Amino acid sequence: PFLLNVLKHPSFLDASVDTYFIDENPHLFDFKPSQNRAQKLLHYLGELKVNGSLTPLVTGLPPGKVNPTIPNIPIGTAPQSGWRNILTRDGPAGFAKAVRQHPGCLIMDTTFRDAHQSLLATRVRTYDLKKIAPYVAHAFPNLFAVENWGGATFDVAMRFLHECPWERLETLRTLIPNIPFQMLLRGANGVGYKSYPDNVVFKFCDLAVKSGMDVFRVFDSLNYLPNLLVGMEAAGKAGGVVEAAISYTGDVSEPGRTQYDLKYYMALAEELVKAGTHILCIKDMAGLLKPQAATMLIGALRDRFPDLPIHVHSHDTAGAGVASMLACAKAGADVIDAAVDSMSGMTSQPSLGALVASLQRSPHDTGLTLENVSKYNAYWEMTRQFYAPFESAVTMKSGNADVYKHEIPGGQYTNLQFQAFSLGLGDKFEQIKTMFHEANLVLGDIIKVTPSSKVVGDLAQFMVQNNLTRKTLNDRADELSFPKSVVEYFQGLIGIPPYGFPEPLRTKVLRGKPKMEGRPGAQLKPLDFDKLEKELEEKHGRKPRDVDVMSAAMYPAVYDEFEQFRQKYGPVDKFSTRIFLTGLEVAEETEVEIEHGKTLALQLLAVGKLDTEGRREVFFDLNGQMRTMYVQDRE
Ligand code: 3PY
Ligand code: ZN
Repeated sequence: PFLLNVLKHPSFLDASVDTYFIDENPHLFDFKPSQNRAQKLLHYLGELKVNGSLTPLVTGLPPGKVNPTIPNIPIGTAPQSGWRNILTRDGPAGFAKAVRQHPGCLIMDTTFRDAHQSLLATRVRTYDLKKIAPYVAHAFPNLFAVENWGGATFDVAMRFLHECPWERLETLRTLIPNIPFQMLLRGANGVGYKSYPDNVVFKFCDLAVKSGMDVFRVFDSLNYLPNLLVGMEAAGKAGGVVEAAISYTGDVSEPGRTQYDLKYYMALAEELVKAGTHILCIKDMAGLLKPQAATMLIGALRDRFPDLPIHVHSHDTAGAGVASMLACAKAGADVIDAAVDSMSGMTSQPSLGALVASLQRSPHDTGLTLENVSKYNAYWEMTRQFYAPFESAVTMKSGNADVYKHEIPGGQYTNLQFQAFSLGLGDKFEQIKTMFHEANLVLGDIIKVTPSSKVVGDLAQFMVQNNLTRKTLNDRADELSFPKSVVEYFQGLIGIPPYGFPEPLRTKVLRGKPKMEGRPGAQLKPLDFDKLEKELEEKHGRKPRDVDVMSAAMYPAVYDEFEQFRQKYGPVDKFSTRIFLTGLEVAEETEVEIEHGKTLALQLLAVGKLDTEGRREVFFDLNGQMRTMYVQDRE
């Protein structure tokens, strides 16, 4: 085929070929076997038909058979310029200044990231984001940002959706040129669950900016300043807007709670401002910031830092989210987070429509119209039905003010609940919540967010399984075999909690195991990216992009599996969501646009009987021609 490519090349045909032709067109001499994407996609559908979904369908409910309406946008007109145009023109510092000077209260829409991370196990696919993205660009040019990347989206994209997280970012960037994009960066943990060498975090941010990212919300799961500073520096050096986040826990409005009182938060804010953050975020990952606490905390920050933009993030777990965000707006927050109505509430963010309506015609008007929110909402109400297999609402029907006691973050709450229910231990969930509270106290009353929340969750489950109380755990700590995450926490592998590690528990758990002094990442050897690139090329027979090398640096095993899957089954991210999850019914047809302007028409014709070798023949129509294949039946 390479010869044909050369012979058909325009420069060859018009005889303008010079001696540099080969050097300048190396892609024409790429001898990789032809990809036959269509055959691979049929192979995927055949597998799905014979052996069931290749992705765990958590709730057992089928994806809805719906056809979401995509609201119209004016044809042939570019979207109005937005905050991203200001960022491009004035740079991060100028952008931050303009945000602070803006009179109303701006909104960040979390629908593309945290909303589905918290309600649908992070399963929303690029396919569905892409369809509504042009509408977002046209209808909401005055959004502060669209949060669409980072957190759990990075590994879930590869692990369960079999799609490249970087391609998602690049695709959305071309469709939404006018609104800033925001991501959640776990400080020195990047988008993973552990510390990475510094050069990995720096290069990650650099590639993210090059792929279209603008604003980096940087947090650390223990509010450990050295970890936070690495993330901030990496984001800033890459040219991004630095939004340092203080993870909020406890209750500043409760006089008895002295560990996480106003003084604690103000002192940390002082450090982050000193380190040059462009924006300060209060990140309330569990939804603990009650309205009166919001008034106190945001009010105090506003007074102390009159020129600094303040951005508040919360979850609606108890049901007080809208009230709290209104209190934040009144107390002087510049930006608040909301999710579109049909993807809001409970462990997700408070409702966009409710906030837009509540702030209309006030000094904090969001600049968004309810009419546009309503069309956006209708799209998501339908689209959400595709994700019924991942709905946390199967078990969770309402908000629950227990969260003020157990302090479980939004994303983790639904996970723990689901685990309990799927193990038939639904009645144990109450006990797990109670134990989460106890486990937190055992560890020293810490901030709980990825990955420290996992440590607390693991310890809680361990305590339930072993019938331990806080007292018996402390008494027997030198003989118990604690979960790995708990041991590593005491070793200092994710950092140091604000009030240190509880003793003598730490010594009893570690029993002589090494302790990390200071920042974990500072002691890791820089990663050799060239070497990793060569290894990947050898392993997968294809030269990886630099973003692929970064995916492998963050998640080596997950990346390898993703790459193998992609080579075996082709661009499955191009299937519509229902077909991707459960495949075709017999006689059903679907169209797949595998690249711009190249569409395959596929129909499943029949599935044959089991043959003597345990296989079934599957019959398809591909663009009017019959194709068949054998699939091993694993039943
Ligand atoms: C994440 O780290 O993914 C979070 O959403 C933390 O709140
Ligand atoms: Zn969140």
